[in-house]
Amino acid sequence: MRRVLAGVLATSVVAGLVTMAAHASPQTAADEPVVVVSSTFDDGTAQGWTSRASEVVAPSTAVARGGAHSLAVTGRTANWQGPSLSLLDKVQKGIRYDLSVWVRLAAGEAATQARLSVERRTAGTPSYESVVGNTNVTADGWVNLKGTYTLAADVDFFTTYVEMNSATAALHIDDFTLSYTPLPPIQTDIPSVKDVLADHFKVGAAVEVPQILNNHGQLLAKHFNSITIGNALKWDATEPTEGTFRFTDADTIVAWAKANGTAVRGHTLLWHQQTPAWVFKDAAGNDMTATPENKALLLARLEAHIRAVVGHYGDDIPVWDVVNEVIDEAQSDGMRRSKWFEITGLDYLRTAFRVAREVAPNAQLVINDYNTNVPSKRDKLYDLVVRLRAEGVPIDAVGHQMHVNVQWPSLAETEAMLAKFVPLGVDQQITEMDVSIYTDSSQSYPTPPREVLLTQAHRYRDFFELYKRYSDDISSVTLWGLADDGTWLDSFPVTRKDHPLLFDTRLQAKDAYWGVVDPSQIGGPTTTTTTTTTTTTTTTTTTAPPSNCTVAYTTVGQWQGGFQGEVRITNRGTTAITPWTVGWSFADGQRITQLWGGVHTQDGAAVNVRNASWNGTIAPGGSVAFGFLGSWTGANTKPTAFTLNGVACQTPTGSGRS
Ligand code: 9MR
Repeated sequence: MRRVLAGVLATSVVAGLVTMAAHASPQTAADEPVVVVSSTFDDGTAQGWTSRASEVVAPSTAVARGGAHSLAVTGRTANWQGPSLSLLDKVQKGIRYDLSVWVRLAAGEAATQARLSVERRTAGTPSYESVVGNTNVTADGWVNLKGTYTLAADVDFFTTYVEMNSATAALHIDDFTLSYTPLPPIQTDIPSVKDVLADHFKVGAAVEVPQILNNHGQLLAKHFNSITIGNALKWDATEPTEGTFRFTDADTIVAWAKANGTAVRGHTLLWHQQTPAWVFKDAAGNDMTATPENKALLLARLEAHIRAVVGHYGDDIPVWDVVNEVIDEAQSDGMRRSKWFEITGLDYLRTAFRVAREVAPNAQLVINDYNTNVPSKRDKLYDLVVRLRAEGVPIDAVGHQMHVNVQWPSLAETEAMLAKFVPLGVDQQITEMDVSIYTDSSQSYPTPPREVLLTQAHRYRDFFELYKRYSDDISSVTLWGLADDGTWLDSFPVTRKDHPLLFDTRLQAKDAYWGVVDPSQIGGPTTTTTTTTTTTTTTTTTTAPPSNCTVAYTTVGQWQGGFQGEVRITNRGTTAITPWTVGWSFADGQRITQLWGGVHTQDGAAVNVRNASWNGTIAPGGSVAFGFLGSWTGANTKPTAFTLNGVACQTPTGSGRS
């Protein structure tokens, strides 16, 4: 029997959250996390926690993170065994929950890895999903497993549990919480992105089932007239074992799209990732080598797969990314050395497009790839498209993924990417756009700096202006996600919070949104709420009119060895200041490690920061700001004397909060 969860929400309320949203957005109780379940074990009971099999779960005073008790788990005989808690009556579908639990091994156990997972069952069929992946744990201290989960299906069984790489190690858990932060309503009084761009191209977002539910579904329907199914149509989802097809999640999304008049892009029929191992096993179950028999078997499997998947949807999916990421510009022939290529040469491409056209004669067939702006890759893709189309292979469109960042690539290179394919008369689609706030793997911001978000907004503005100029050749522009609460960039190329989309983690419009919709509003009024953080805020402000500038230096946050700073320069004069360079000297050996909203040099204690390309003018009465991360020792004393364009800006006459 299927059970749609009603759920009982709300017990105690815990304050504490940092939010930053562009343009006025509702600040309500919506910002307060609500704790739904809290297990401290301090009443000396297991508080509903049980074992998954025959292991033993019992309250313990041997160690405790707070209070006197933890929960001890002994007698494990398999790595999937561990403490488990039913959340069936606690969670609601479509709500994003935060799960947190502290784990340590029992005394004497050797270090291993632990993870936090959920098991859900629908009509008795189980699915297991990861909330927090493998994390090192020892017997020496508590380790926090913390992650998020959104239940997207109706379930009749739903538990969370801790499992470990060691099959036998005994462990303790303590201080489990399940909480959620209610979202404010979506903004209904701002223009819909799809309407603003209606004369140019469709605007899409990549989604999973959670993105069609509740507030996410409302946001999706308001702003987008196309969706790409992010994962649910990939081979591992649709045909996990040969001849057994699963369409549940994709069907749910397609039905939503039909009901909302939203177009659907199918993604993807063939890829070198997310393809089950069986596809590349020979008739005897061994890994395929390049033989004529294996080539025939692999192409037959490809044909059967495409017939089943494309046939299942018929006209409901009128655009398919038939093949994904087949180019490798480092190869002289330009072809990625995937199993597809190694076993079939170019024939997998010929088969895939031929069969897709046969099954869905009206569908638009796309060859999709990333980094197509990189000239060598662009040209290899171009050569392949020309060659295959000359053979009669039905490639209708080129998909440019456009996973880019706030600095890369240049607009000129992006324009050259589009211009290259125009003479071919193929349609072009931007298929997976996001604009990371990071430019290398070493960066990680505690909160997204405003200046970086403004740079991102200008990037969105510029890219969309370019797309509009090519809109005769571009039929759709799709973002790889709906809002910043769900982006693959949170775990790629490293784990850190990224903010690459148009809407923030509370689904409110960012400056990036205004970059697309109305660039004149970039940097408009903001609402910023900052409560619980482990950092402190101290400000020194120079205020001595009638000098023509003031400089405010703020320590936004500070932690062991590191800090985040912001400098705001205000033009108190009557003429614009352009360009600008601000200088100061650090007293405590501070070093700037990363700076945004400007370009810095540091020579010993002396720092100079000049404007970025887009903020080089400070209008009379206006101000600009830049931010940075730095290292410090000693007292991290704030500088108090600044120059602007080589002239003392002011002598500080007082200090602000500290
Ligand atoms: O967004 C997808 C993410 O959830 C998957 O874990 C990942 C697996 O590799 O694939 C992501 O989508 C990719 C897309 O299918 C093809 N281009 C790159 C995308 C980001 O990795």
